[in-house]
Amino acid sequence: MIPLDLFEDPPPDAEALRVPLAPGAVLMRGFALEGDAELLQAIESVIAQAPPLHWQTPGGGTMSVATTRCGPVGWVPGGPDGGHHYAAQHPRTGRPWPAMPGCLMDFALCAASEAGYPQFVPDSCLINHYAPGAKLGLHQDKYETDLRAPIVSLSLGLPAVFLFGGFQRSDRSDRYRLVHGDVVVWGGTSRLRFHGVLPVEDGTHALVGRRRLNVTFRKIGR
Ligand code: MD6
Ligand code: FE
Repeated sequence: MIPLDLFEDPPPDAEALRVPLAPGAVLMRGFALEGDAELLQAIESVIAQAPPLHWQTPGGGTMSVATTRCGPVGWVPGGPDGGHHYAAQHPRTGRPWPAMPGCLMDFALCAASEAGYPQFVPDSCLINHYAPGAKLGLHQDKYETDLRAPIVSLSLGLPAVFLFGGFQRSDRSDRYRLVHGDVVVWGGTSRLRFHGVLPVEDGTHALVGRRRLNVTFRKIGR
C-alpha cells in the first residue's frame, strides 16, 4: 500500500522551480540538491589544497568574503579596476591552483545546458566562503574576455539575500533569497548587471555548517 502522506506535499513542478531574473538570467531553485554531498566534498578538497584568503579590494580594504579557486586560468579578486587579477599560484602555499574536480565541471556543464547555454565550458571556478556577517558589495563581473559566456553560480550552506540590479550601480536591485542547492545562471544581455550579497545571517546548516559557500564557474578565456 502507498502511504497517504506521499500525496500531501506534492513536489513543486519544474516550472515553479525556475525563476526568471531578467533576459538571459535564471534562478533554478534546488537544482544542486541532488548530489550536494558530492559537490561539497569536491569543494572541500579544493579548500584543503588552497585555503580561502581574504583578498584586498582595489580601495585598500580587505574583503569579508574569503576566496579560493580551481581550474586552469588563475584569476582571483582584487584587481585595479574593481575586477580581478591574475595569480599563477596560491600566495601562501606557493602551489599552483588545484585542477577543477570532475564533478564540479560536470555540474557546471549540466546547469548551463539546463539554463539554455549548452556551449558553455568553464576554465575557472571561484569559491567564495562567507562566515556569518560576510557580504559582497555591488559589483559587475566584467574581467572575463568573452562576455558572451554566462556565469554559473552555485550556493551551498547558509541562506543569503542576493541583490540583482541594473547596469548602473545606483539602479534599484531586486532581492532574492538564495538557499542551499540554488543555482543562478546568467549571461546574454544581463551579463553586466550589478549584483551583490547582503551580510549572511548567523546559523548552522546541517550539511555545510556555519558558513555559506558560493561557487562561480566562468569562462575567462585568456
Ligand atoms: C554570491 N555571486 O552569490 C556572489 N557573480 O555569493 C556573484 O558575485 C556572482 O552569483 C556573477 C555571476 C553569478 C554570481
Ligand atoms: Fe559576481
